[in-house]
Amino acid sequence: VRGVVASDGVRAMMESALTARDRVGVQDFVLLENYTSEAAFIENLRKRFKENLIYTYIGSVLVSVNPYKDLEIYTKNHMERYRGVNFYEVSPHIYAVADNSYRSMRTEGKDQCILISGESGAGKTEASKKILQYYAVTCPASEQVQTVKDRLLQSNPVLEAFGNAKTLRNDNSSRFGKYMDIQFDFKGAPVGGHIINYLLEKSRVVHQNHGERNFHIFYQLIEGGEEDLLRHLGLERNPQQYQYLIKGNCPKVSSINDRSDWKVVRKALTVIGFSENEVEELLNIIASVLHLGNVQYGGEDSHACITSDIQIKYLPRVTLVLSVFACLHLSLTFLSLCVFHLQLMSPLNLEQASSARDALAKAVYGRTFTWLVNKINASLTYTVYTRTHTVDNVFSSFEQFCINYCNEKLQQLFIELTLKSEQDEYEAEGITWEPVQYFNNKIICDLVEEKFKGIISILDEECLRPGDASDLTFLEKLEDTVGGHAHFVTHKLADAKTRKVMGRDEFRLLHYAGEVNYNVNGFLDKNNDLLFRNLKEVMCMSENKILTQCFNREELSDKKRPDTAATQFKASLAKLMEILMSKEPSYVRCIKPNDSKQSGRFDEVLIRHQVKYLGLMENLRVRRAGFAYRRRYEVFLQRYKSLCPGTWPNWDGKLSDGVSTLVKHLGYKPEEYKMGRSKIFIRFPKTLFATEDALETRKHSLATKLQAGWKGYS
Ligand code: AD9
Ligand code: MG
Repeated sequence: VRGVVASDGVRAMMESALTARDRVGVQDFVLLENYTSEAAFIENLRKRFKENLIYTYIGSVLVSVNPYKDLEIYTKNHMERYRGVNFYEVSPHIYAVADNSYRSMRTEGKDQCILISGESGAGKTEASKKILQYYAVTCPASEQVQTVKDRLLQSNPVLEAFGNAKTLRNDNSSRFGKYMDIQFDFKGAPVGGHIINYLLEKSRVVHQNHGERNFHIFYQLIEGGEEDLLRHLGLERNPQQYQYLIKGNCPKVSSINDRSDWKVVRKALTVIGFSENEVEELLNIIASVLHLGNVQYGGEDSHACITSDIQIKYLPRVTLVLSVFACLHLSLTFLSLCVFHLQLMSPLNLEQASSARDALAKAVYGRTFTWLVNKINASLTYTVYTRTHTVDNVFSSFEQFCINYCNEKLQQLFIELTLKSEQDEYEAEGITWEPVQYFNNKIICDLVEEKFKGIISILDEECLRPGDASDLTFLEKLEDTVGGHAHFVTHKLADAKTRKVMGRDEFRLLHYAGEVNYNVNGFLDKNNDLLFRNLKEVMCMSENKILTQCFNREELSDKKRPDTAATQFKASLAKLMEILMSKEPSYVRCIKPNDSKQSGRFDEVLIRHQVKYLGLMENLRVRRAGFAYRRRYEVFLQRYKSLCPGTWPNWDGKLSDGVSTLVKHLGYKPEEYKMGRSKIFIRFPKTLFATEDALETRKHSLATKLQAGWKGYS
């Protein structure tokens, strides 16, 4: 048996390190000879992708390409392989990032965060689940901790049911941003967690684009709900019956089994600690949203009314939750106004009435989602430690504007922290810092968020201005205020070429990742996110325990206008940045290989775009500015000591002296490396490759001798 293992090993060794590099590329982009070349970067990614090597590092950043197929790399054995092992001793993996982060927390006592980014369908959610599973399996656990682990794992299917949906780009697209903490105790066991959600795409509740669906939970309930349950909720087992589910004309998705997902979600709710009553009230709300969607209006244009058959068929279903039939009916057709202490009722026209109904559905669903997250948090009580954060792309323009602003902020943080950690390391090691040129995107962040002059401030101003304020007056105001900004263009301000690809109702931002046109339609409404006061009042009367927590009277008596959506988002982002700044970050950058969700297809144009937009070349430049490679003395010596008679088999003196002896023997020139306090820094990959090749040659000749020896025995 030993002989067989040895000869396999020999075969592997006979392929010299160089040919292996030719075939599978380098596992760390910093080792690319031509590190400024985007083509070389992409070629390396392609080679590895072909070999199913989906992970590659840029220093300590993990780049991951979605394989769109199940790879055998997430087994328990793999988890064990990455436990407590140095980053560079094993091939790149998401588990290495998880483990490294965990170990830094344990050994250095520093809070850690893992930031996962990438476009829709790139694999962020899957990456965060892999990290969570890794902790669940590898961290120590007592019985009490097991409960926390179970709840952490089970929170995923619940959040995905209520917050994910099928889109054109991803069958399981997260329609909210998520930030998750896991807290570990002194023994390293996970003892608590906390989730913050950002900007749920509420508009999906009432409208879906062609080929897309509403949130999974609606279909799961309809397809999977037990007969009794559906009867109780007054639901039919056919999604096509519901206005809020038919807009995308896509009730079934081949990769999704709603019925079995329902079972998973239902069980997860129990594991997390939802009581039977709470589940019932939650499902009441979900059903009532569907019934509300079927409340269609008739009557004249100027005076909407709810036709009598609908009054009989659907309104009572909605009021199942509300228990205030008459008020709801009135509030869905009239607006109550308070003028000089007089309460007036003004009829809504057809369009107004429909949008009042939709606003109610969105508010109910959105607030219930927040309640759900809070409830999960309560079950995971204990706070803060390791964090994963995923940010997702949203299509509609206002949401996309917010998300791109978020990406812009994250990029700024990323560059700042990467630069800072490089600088810190140089300083700690006593090596002179060599300044790096890079693009600072602060100028774009300011354009969006600056007080008084930024786009968000201007939008808020228009939202508050009574009179003729509209999406178009907002656009005009933008032109007046930020029209001269180097990163802002509109149709009117554009040159002839740009004008051809811009609508009159659009503005363009030159993001660090590229240009994006935003259509201003709906900006004011979405930013206002208003629900008529009388609808709020009705909801406050609800007897549903969940809704009484979602809508409360304090909100009605509060004379101050609630903050606009963009301002709330800006504030929560600022908070997020503050949290992230106080942690030691690790990064996972996810790349989507093609737009058709196919395995094995490497679409170069699409990938090049993402490499740019994730700032990967910039990142590599910062990481490679000084030295391509650095290793702690003991690790370096251990690996290469056999190449020098002076250090082989053991070096007893100071580690740095050992490394000095070794590299002098290898013929390193003074300009090729520097000796820091605890690490050797090597400037060019070729120096390291030569050393690696020497090591391979030595192993090879040793193995050949060994094999000859074994043959002699047999
Ligand atoms: V969105 O912004 O939420 O729309 P994500 O979260 O980036 O997006 P997601 O993790 O949901 O993408 O991945 C999309 C699909 O790609 C998954 O449903 C899997 O089918 C597939 N995927 C992603 N990562 C892996 C992986 N490591 N192995 C196998 C994967 N399949
Ligand atoms: Mg996702």
